[in-house]
Amino acid sequence: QRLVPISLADLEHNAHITMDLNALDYYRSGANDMQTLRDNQEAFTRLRLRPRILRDVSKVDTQTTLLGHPVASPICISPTAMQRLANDEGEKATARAAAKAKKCMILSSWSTTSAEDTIAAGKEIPVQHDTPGLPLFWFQLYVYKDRAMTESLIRRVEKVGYKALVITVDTPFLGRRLADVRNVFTLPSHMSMANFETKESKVTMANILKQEEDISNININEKAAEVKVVRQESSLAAYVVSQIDPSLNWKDIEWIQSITKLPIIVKGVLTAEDAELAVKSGAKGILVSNHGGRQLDGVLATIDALPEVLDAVKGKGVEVYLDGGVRKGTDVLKALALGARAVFLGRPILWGLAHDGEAGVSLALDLLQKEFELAMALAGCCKIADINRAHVQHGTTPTSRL
Ligand code: HOC
Repeated sequence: QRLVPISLADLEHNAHITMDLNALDYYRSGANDMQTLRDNQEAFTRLRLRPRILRDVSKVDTQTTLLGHPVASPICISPTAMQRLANDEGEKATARAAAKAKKCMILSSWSTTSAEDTIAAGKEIPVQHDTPGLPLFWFQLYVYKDRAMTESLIRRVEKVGYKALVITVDTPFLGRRLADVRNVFTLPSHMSMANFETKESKVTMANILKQEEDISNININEKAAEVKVVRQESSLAAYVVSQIDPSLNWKDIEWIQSITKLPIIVKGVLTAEDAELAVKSGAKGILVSNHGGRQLDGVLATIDALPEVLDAVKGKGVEVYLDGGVRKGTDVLKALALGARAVFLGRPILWGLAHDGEAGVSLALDLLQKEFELAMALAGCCKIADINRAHVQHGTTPTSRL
């Protein structure tokens, strides 16, 4: 039974009923046993809030800045691939909803709408100057074996107004998502990886499957039923092997920084050691992320990894963000209380998109925004700067029982 959504959980519930299994499983799966996928959400429930009282919360203001750009709220949109699987308007719908809410959207390299068309859709929305903030678009970059192609993509996104490059560094190979292998995940033939379309060729799933055949030399029969019997890896995993450079290292981050004036954000940091290296490589931002539990299963939940990353870069002028498991206004408050500058959401945006396109994404953003404002007020915070480390504590067991 579909619900009238009043929470992100309701949007997810509805998506589970309405979406076709190929797309639903692709979006909802984590890698292997999906331990990290579950833990991302559960870890938030292990934190407790410490509210302050009697602090005049008649007005709550969530505006903040991200690398100097004013936005209406620290609630932002993570990059998720192939959004037209959820709704035909895909990334355009997400961009419009992000622009309306004056929130930051990161577009995936593997979008089904090009970087140019996506930001153009966002720019169609007239900016309301009576409320604070401006729309903000960042571009998520995978570094291809073909460095010339990588560079040309950077030039394209610089030209049309993306304000930062978010380099995903946790995907030298694709994590093993069992459902995609079983379902023989496919992108419908009328959709393509729009950023890699040329006049001569489109990156469609049929082409990906063909490339896979070339790589592995396995005679794959493209008819799904037969493919199901012989294939051990998803076509996406094989595509990543063919295109993405697993030799990527910190020198490449310095190389990218040397060819662009856009600030670099390293996405996929989970340790203090790597946070320090990210700063040394010139990153201006760190996105604490485990790729929504889709890469290395068993890694820390992002909210558990956040404190060590923050400690490692304290005072070094780097902004630290988090994605993974954020589903409630109180989760946003907890992440900010620990020290995150902003949080990013992936799957809930897709559930909104599946629910009702642009209006569904707006609904997802709005539901979380309202929950966050209420959580701030109930915790005694009127503005983002009021939220601090003293608003959160670990552990739930009363000392008397220890
Ligand atoms: C064509 C390759 O971030 C995911 C995405 C990566 C998509 C790979 C697409 O599935 O986690």
